[in-house]
Amino acid sequence: MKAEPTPLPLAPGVVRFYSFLTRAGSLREDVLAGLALPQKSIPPKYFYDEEGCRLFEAICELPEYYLTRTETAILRAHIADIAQFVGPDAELIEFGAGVQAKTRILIQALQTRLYVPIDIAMDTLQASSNELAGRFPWLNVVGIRADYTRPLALPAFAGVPVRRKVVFFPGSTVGNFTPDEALQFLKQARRTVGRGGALLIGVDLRKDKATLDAAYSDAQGVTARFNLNLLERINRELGADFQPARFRHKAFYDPSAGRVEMHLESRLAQFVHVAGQRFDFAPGETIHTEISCKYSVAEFQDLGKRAGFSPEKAWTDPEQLFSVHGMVAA
Ligand code: AVI
Repeated sequence: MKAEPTPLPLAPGVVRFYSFLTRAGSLREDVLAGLALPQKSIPPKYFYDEEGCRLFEAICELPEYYLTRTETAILRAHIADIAQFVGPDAELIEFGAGVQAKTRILIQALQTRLYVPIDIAMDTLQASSNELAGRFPWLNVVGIRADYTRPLALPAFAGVPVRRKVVFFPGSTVGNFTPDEALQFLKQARRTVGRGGALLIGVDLRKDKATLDAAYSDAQGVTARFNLNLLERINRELGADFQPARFRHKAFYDPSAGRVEMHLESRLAQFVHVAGQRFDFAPGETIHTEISCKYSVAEFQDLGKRAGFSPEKAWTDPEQLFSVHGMVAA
């Protein structure tokens, strides 16, 4: 018989960190492979270096980028119902750390005693864990450094009663996966919470093209800087010679696919060196940097069902811009 692992000890006010990182994706490998594809592409996870995180925070404040404030408003407006859905003594597992305002709303309302944020970036994890532990003296915080898109067996913790595990995944980050990847991700979240566990997930809704085009090409050009920072990061970290001024930010909503695509478009014929390799660009050729899929409530519920969840709740705002789903692992 396999021995059960010993539960890890907890103490309120003492923030613990564990690293479950087996193999961090390599920027060099992924960029070289992506630039060699017929449609050049770079995975969106590489947006988030220090400057990228700062620019993303600025995006969340933009008038055109309705997602963050609308999701926060939904959580505030429906918090009593959300707390009832989650129930008492939930272990709150957040995929991604640092979405402070939304997490605070939940912890306060649920009176959460065990909070487990999971993030690949240790500095983000530490900053948000310490802040939350300082704010809620009764809270046990266990930060896990891991890639939450990969299978993950979380340890058990001693000293805090847990009736169910709940994964919180806000921000419509699930939209940055293709629908197939989202399905795999949901199946894995289903395994993480176990039977009877729950998922609280923020999902941006399908809507008119003008609203979405504006949200991803704002008037102040912050999203353009966020996109172009990817080239600067590659220059900094891989010694590449991209000239960002020779590329333009391009983002558009494709209503038939239900997704926003973000690209960096070459303004002219040029070549670039990355880690000693040369890559040629024709005028107008693009590097595909991100997709952001949008779902109707019914479409996302269907995806949840296919992953083994029973969709129980879908909270939305009065303008039907954004949704927060409450699903239970069947
Ligand atoms: C993080 N993610 C959900 C954002 C989105 O809306 O897809 C990233 C982003 N890209 C451009 N603006 C914001």
